[in-house]
Amino acid sequence: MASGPNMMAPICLVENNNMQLSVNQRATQILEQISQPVVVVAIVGLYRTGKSYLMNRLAGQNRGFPLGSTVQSKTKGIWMWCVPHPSKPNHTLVLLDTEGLGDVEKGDPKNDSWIFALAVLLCSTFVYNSLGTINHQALEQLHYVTELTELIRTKSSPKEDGTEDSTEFVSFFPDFIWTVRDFTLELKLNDDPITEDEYLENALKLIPGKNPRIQASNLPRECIRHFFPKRKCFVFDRPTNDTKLLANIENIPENQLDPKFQKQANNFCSYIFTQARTKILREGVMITGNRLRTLVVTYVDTINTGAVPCLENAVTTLAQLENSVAVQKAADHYSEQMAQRVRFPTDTLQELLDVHADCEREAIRVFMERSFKDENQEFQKTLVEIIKDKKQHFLQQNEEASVKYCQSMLDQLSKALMENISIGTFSVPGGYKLYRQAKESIEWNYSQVPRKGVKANEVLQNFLQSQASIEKSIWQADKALTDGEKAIAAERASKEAAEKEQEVLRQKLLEQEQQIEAQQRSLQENIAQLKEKMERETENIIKEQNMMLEHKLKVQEDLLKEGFRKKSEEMDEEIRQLKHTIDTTKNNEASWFTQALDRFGSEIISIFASPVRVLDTVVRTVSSIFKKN
Ligand SMILES: Nc1nc2c(ncn2[C@@H]2O[C@H](COP(=O)(O)OP(=O)(O)OP(=O)(O)O)[C@@H](O)[C@H]2O)c(=O)[nH]1
Ligand SMILES: [Mg+2]
Repeated sequence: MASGPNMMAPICLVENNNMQLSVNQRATQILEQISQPVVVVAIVGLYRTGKSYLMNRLAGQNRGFPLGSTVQSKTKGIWMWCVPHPSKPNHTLVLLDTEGLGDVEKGDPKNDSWIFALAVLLCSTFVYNSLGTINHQALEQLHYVTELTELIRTKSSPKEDGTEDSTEFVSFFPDFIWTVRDFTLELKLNDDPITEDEYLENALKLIPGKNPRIQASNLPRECIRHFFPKRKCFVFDRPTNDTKLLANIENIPENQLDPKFQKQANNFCSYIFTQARTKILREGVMITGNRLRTLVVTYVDTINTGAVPCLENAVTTLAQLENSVAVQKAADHYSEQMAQRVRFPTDTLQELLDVHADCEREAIRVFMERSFKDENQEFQKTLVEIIKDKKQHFLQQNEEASVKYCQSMLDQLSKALMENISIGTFSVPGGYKLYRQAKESIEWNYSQVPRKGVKANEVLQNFLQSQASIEKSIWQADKALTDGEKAIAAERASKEAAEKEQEVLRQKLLEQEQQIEAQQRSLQENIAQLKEKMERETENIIKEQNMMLEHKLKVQEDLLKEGFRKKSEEMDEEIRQLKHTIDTTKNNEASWFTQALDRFGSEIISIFASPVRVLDTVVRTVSSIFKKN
């Protein structure tokens, strides 16, 4: 089973010393151990606004992330606390508490922007925390969101269709929650009661006018609406009016806080526990603790080289790492299962090949479950090669076990014969008949021994060959035989030898056929599972593109409703491009698959280096799979 977290207290994940970000190795070691999928909640906002306190509530603790009781900012860098998810079994809840933004004592404001961008990149639910109300000032303070277009890239190179890189942000951005603390207003609009979400939506409506101040607060509004797939708002009363208690809040039992605050905090927590999504990188790639580790390291390294974190590059890095692990796991699974299921020697080659086929199918499945974005199936091909070598080794082991067993059986069965030969029992008149009887009884007894394995005939054949000259000298010396009978004996001996040789040859041919058939099965299995995987991946791509389209249509519709016709029309081209991409993906799916599978099939054949007659099976295999659907 996937392993979960075991953390008593939070730990710093990204350190921020002298304006230099670095990843704390002790924290990455913890993440590395977590193989469960993660739900990542990050909180970001101005310094001294109760962020750490709220995160502790999510961890179900009063203490944990240290709170500051003075006006100086407390949290530095990004802190992490991994706890078992309270309602999603086998998931880990990762809480990321970040350094407060906007602290005047800090030197470089660029640093704040990176913390903000990192939080967006790492989490699946992004909580923006602020004090008071959502007003112009609060929105201006959220200018970090407008800088994201400069700090995060989707693609490593500019998009071919010329659209802005940020148009794809919504496909991998987290859900957005605005938490408003010490909220003192009444939730009413024109005297009608409104929900918290309506309050946020209203605050995010664009304000008409050219006034620079209005423009400055409109930009974050637009960015929030465009970038984040989902929005939500929670307002909180002041936890208590007693300032002494407030300063010491981590030591106050929950039931001594304002009941309204208690309720609001519980609402917030239960929303997170039930609604916050598992972190998905893109196209359905599920993030585990271990994968999150790779993301943090990759992003922080990129920032430190002076470059901008790029989603596409992160996916590639992650895929390279994960796919080699997938190959390893699959190969191990194959070896383990073969060792467990095969008893050497197997009765026939086919018996071993059948077990091989089962184990290989499972191994490919293990690989498919873990791997993603295996460009040109480089990793799958490696797995084919590894399994081919391992299979070869098992075949050899099987032959050796068979030879050893058959040899020891024959040695036992022929012991008396050999003794009689050496003491001259057959060197008497009528000795040839006796010898024949003894030899035939050995052959009969040998044929009755079960599970001799693939080398049974060959070992017997060798034994009989070694007896040929002995047999000849016995009949030649046997005085009881007439010349005619000797001639018949000679003829019989050579006929028998030829028959036995034929039998060994027939078996070899049959086994060759079985080997070829096994390779075809292997090819078929690889292609079938690859096709399944490609279908799933394409389905995820289309799902993601449709989600983007739906979101953009909604943003466009809202703009129109709010009277921003020009802005709404500006989205036309972007939406047209996206629709075109979706159509292309759908229309070309079948031909992409055929091309990819054909190429992959030919490559596997060359790995097997089989006889020419197998070559055209790729085409047949691919087309038969397509016909089935
Ligand atoms: N007014 C008010 N104070 C709070 C609230 N929650 C916590 N506090 C107090 O505010 C102070 C700062 O709380 P923290 O949770 O450390 O705030 P923070 O945003 O993490 O601060 P930094 O890490 O410095 O950015 C502490 O003294 C808390 O007791 C709240 O909802 N309202
Ligand atoms: Mg804090």
